[in-house]
Amino acid sequence: MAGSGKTTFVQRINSYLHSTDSPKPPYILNLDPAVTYMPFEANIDIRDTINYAEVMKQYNLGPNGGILTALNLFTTKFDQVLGIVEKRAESVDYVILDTPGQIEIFTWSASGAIITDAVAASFPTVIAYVIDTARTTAPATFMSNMLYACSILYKTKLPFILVFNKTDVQKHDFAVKWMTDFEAFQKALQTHGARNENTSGDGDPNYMDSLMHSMSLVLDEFYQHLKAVGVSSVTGDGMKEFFEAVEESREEYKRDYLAELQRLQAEKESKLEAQKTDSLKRLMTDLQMEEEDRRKRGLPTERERFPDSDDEDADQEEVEDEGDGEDDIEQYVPRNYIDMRKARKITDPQMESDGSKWPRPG
Ligand SMILES: Nc1nc2c(ncn2[C@@H]2O[C@H](COP(=O)(O)OP(=O)(O)OP(=O)(O)O)[C@@H](O)[C@H]2O)c(=O)[nH]1
Ligand SMILES: [Mg+2]
Repeated sequence: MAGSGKTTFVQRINSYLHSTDSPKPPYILNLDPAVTYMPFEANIDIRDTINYAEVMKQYNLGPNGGILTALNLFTTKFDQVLGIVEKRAESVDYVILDTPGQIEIFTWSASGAIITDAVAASFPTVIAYVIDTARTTAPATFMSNMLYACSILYKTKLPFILVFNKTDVQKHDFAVKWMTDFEAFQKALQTHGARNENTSGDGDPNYMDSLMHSMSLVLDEFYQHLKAVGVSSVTGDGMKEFFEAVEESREEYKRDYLAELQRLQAEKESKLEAQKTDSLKRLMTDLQMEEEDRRKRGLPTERERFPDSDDEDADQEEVEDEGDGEDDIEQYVPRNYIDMRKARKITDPQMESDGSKWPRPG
């Protein structure tokens, strides 16, 4: 969630891990190309590779498109990034990824999925969904936030922690109550809905109420798969509870997720392999049909035309043979390149006057 305090939270994790009895400095990756200030130094920073402002300029994009394209470009080299992280994995306990804020940029983009899948296939991975607690006290906002979280959980299929940040400003007890007590949330919805009816003119409040009621029923199931912790990235409150949740998630990953991820990975690879075999088969069929067609038309087949195709000089001989004046259409073989040696010699002095060495039509 944009502005919820992800980057500040990463810094809090960083300082917490540095300050434990036996310090365990984490390995930090910054994936936000547009961030201007970071309170820590990332070990790998997307900004070292991609100039986000330049991407916007060159591709003629706005800020969000620029971030998305920068991330896509970075993802093309993510195997190398992962290689570096894997080398460091022996000596670090935690690898932290800070992402851009807009959900569509990371969670719903191809590059976000590639990065998440690649990391999750290599290390025990947990998603920390950071929420601005103070900005989520209205039931409708709370529910939109939970629907976002829900979509990320079902997309990534990874252990998930809801991190209610900024508890120094607003305690997160109300959120825990709404998540565990369905009636309490319904009551809050009604109270808030009734207030909206009097104050705002957007939409039919009855329709909104009934939509929210139905969605909250869906979310009730989702809450059972989650851990929720309240933290303050500014004061450091709740970090111990957060790391307890991380440890639980690490076990959960090994127990429930790893086998499933490996199964999905194998399934993906076998699908890809089948696709490759199918394409190759179709290509071979096409080639055979072409040969067949030439034979029927009494034209020489590929093999007959290029009997010495293994010979490295074959191309050269062909170039030399060409231009012997024979009119046979079969002699003409289209080329992928312009043969500069055959360019007409400049005889017209006018053509040379503008510095051009090329003959012009007319
Ligand atoms: N009071 C309070 N403010 C916080 C806390 N965490 C972050 N902030 C403030 O919230 C603002 C946004 O914090 P960032 O860490 O930049 O948020 P972000 O989620 O990384 O933002 P984007 O990357 O732009 O999506 C900053 O002004 C922070 O100082 C917190 O726990 N308490
Ligand atoms: Mg940030």
